[in-house]
Amino acid sequence: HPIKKDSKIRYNHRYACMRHSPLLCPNQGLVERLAILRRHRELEGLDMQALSYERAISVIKAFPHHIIADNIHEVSDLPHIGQKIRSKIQEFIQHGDISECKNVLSETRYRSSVDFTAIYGVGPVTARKLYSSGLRTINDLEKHYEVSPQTNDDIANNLSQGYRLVSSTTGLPQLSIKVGLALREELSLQIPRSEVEEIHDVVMNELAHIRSGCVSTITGGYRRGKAESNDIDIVVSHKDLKCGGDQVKGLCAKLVKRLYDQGLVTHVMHMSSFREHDTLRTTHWDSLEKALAVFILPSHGKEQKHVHRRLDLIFAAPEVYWTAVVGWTGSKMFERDLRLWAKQEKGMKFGSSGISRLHDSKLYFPKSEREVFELLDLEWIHPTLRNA
Ligand code: TTP
Ligand code: MN
Ligand code: MN
Ligand code: MN
Repeated sequence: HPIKKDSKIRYNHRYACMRHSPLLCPNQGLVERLAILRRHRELEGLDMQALSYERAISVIKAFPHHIIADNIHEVSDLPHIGQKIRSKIQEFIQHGDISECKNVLSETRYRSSVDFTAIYGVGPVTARKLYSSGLRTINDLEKHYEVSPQTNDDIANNLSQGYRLVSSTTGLPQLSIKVGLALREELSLQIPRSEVEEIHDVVMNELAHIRSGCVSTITGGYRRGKAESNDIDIVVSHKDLKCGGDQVKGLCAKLVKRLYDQGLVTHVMHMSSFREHDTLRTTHWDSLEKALAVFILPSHGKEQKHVHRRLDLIFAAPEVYWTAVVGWTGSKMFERDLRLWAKQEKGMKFGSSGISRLHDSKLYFPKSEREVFELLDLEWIHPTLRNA
């Protein structure tokens, strides 16, 4: 993707949404080491430090040259690279590694937290609680929650016996730490693009039985070109632009119920009709319904055995479909800077569920993804270059 002559896109731009960020960069080794330190700060609850690292890593991802002693001064001049991170980069160039990484990787507390947060539903805060109550390993957790080590064949069996905690709000089996533990190995497996597409087809086929005329886009890492994803993110809307969202309202719960009845959805982590939990919501936007669920394709005998996968379903009214697609394509850093850019540079508010002007709350309804970028006075960036 060559950059046009008159383009304002620059690898040293302050905002990630004005940089091209490929999936792999020339400094991948450095990025991976810095990511350990970022992760360490995050797990320790040092959110500001974690964000500093995340910003620095993101800037390095867009830097188009291999960083060596001869060009380190260029790197020091990049935005979001402070003194601390500069010295880590220097160390990496001189010694091929960062000494603090070695220390961090040998910390029990870090290793336990990494293992614990790999369980779906366990974040840094829960991981720290588990750690301070004396638990150290997955084995400790399995004993604590009375989950026996799982073989693949056990899981289906166990899920129908006592691993189904029915949620009071959705009436569907709720994902708990216990279920997260039982499904830990399956959910940690990466999903190839072909299976993402197969699951999307199955889901949209089921949706067509409930409502015709729906449209959808697979978003998330898949859309950014990742060969393998951690989950499947699908944004759904309806082709009838004049329906004002009526064709979409309530669809999320109906679809999830249907998928559950078919045995395709086994658990629901979170389901929001509207309002609750949508932190990106602008004034009176309540048009995003979503379900964070566990999905499994039907197995066809021994030769084609499928495993449980994480599935995120997001429903948007037609007028905010493209806003939602942009908001759920990511990366997280790209999204963060989209919002910051909109607010600080353009007097606009951007969120997955709506774009509005700050001073008078005027709402905008872009009719394509390109229009979303135009509205925010941004140059179009291909999804595969949004890996900030
Ligand atoms: P994720 O599915 O968490 O991440 P990803 O698709 O980039 O990578 P992978 O699944 O392979 O690990 O999030 C997808 C995008 O959705 C993310 O870039 C931003 C958006 N998002 C929200 O807007 N709100 C949320 O609560 C979450 C979790 C994600
Ligand atoms: Mn994803
Ligand atoms: Mn997701
Ligand atoms: Mn199949």
